[in-house]
Amino acid sequence: MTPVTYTSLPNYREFSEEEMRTRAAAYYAELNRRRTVRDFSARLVPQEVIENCIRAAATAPSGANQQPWTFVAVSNPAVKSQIRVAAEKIEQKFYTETATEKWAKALAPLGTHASKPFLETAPYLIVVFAQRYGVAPDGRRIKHYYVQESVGIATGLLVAAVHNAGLVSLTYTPANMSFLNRILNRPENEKPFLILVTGYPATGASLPDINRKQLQEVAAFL
Ligand code: IYR
Repeated sequence: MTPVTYTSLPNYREFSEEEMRTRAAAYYAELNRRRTVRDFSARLVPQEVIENCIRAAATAPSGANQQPWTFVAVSNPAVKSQIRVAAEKIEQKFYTETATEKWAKALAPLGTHASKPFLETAPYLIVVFAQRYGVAPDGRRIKHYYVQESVGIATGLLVAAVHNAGLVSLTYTPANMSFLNRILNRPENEKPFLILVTGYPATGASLPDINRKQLQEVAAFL
């Protein structure tokens, strides 16, 4: 077995109780300003900002610290266009065949449809891949643990980081995403998790009028 080496916790900061209360409230208020946006501006975003958002996402805790994620940030218009074509084909099928009546009813308040212009308009499509297993230098498979949970947490941090940078995002998941392995040339062990469409909102972007649940509806204190 590899021997364990330990370090101290050099960057921990404790806050006074008052500061803790203020910070917790301020962080909630900040995240509560976030809205999922589907109308994007074509305005460019510096790559450095996206790089730091991905660095922030990759600080997520993960099963056995295996960090089972790959982020592919796509800004190339030709590649975005290929993604749009492939995704709209899937969506066409979804809206006309796959979606059950129940599913269509659940989506109705969002007003979504098969047309996905944001896949070309937005400056960045950050495609998150989950590494279902790792591959050792000799080609042997390494079992990964809690992959969905780990990648879900990292994606949550990415959403928050993008918001913190003053950009907006859309968590986008076409019903079948295997076309992303083909277009982005990713190996078989990587499964597309979602596309985080990222950029500035279009001027006058319109949003569905929907609400968040209250604390009492989502939490219990025993
Ligand atoms: N992927 C489709 C359908 C869709 C599904 C869910 I669940 C949503 O929250 C939103 C949309 C689309 O993007 O149109």
